[in-house]
Amino acid sequence: MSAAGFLPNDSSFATRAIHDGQDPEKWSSHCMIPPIVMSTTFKQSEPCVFKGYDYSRSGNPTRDVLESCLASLDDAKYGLAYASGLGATTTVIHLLNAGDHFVAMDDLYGGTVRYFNKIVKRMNINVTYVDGTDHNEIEAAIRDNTKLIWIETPTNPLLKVADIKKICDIAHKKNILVAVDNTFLTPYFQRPLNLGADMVVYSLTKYMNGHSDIIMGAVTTNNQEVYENLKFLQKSLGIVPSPFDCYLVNRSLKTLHIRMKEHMANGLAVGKFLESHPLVEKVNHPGLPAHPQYELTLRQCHGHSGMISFYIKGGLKEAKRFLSALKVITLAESLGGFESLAEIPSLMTHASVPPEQREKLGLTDNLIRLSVGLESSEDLIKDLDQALQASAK
Ligand code: P1T
Repeated sequence: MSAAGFLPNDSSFATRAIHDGQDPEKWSSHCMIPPIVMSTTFKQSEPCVFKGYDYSRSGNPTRDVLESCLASLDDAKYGLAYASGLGATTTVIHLLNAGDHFVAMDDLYGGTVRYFNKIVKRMNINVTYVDGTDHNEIEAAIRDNTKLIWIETPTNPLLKVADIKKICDIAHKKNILVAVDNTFLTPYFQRPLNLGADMVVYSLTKYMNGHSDIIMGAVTTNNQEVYENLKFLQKSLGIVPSPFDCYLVNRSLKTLHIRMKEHMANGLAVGKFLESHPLVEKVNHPGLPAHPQYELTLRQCHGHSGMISFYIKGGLKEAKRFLSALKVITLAESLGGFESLAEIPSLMTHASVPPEQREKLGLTDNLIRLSVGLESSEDLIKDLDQALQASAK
């Protein structure tokens, strides 16, 4: 599938989502649906002699199914699942040592910024934030002890788009690893490893699971050394998901391609409506021609999800009135589920971003973030229209 202008999508994506890692032959009953193996421990015939698994923190058959499928969707050799998106982030940062430095984009999920500023800095690992769309700024931020560049693209919540290939070229000249948080697009719309990234990081909590009922994260990679270190950290830090949750995410991946197409169609319809609305100042949507990185988005991605942010006319008062007036769309944190959500990043998801950074970025009190779900786009547009009218009263 290719929406107008975007790169064509690989048609085998759906087949891989449905079949890879799911081979019925690997279970003695040849069951089509992978079992949920809840056992924490596995019988050994003599000490340290066992059939693939010894203890479920180190490895679990249901988790293996999910991890194989995740790797396949990213064209990766390896996939690893973690107890949350932040758990995946934490594990990647544990590849670094005290005294190391990394470069991160200045617009990131607020919880990631909180972790970098309040915890990682305490480990004597320093971070420099840069505008990921400015390659000179990225190069200038690199030091002798820089070991990682952390990209989130599109960013949360401003939807800035970074050129993954270009940043990887800059990083790899200096033996620096690149990790890309691909939560907003999923591998259906963007495959960072094919653009040169060393690791792809996910909050599976969002589109990948898509049903707002599981917290989980993942990393995929083609780099064997990175994989072995991340696998060791998965077991040693213990940030592992439950087999039941792995089962459910694996099940959700079977419909990822269908859900993402619909999120994109609804997101574009809502984005175009907001762009033309007199009570909206500006819309951030990388799939609309007004977006500053529109051309890059068309080159780099196969489409865009249901993530949009926009500036409502007025300030905090109008933003709060708008959010309280919504009827179909729910005021709540998170994103990527089948239901549409709206929130105000400056007070909610990004409250832990330092105020001066928020101001510099334009993360103001009249910025609203929407996760456009799978309801009828006509109903969503009607709801937005009545809430915008209510904001001005
Ligand atoms: O919530 P968790 O599964 O731990 O994922 C963290 C995370 C990582 N990366 C991105 C881009 C994210 O958006 C998130 C979580 N974000 C929200 C909860 C939110 O409402 O933005």
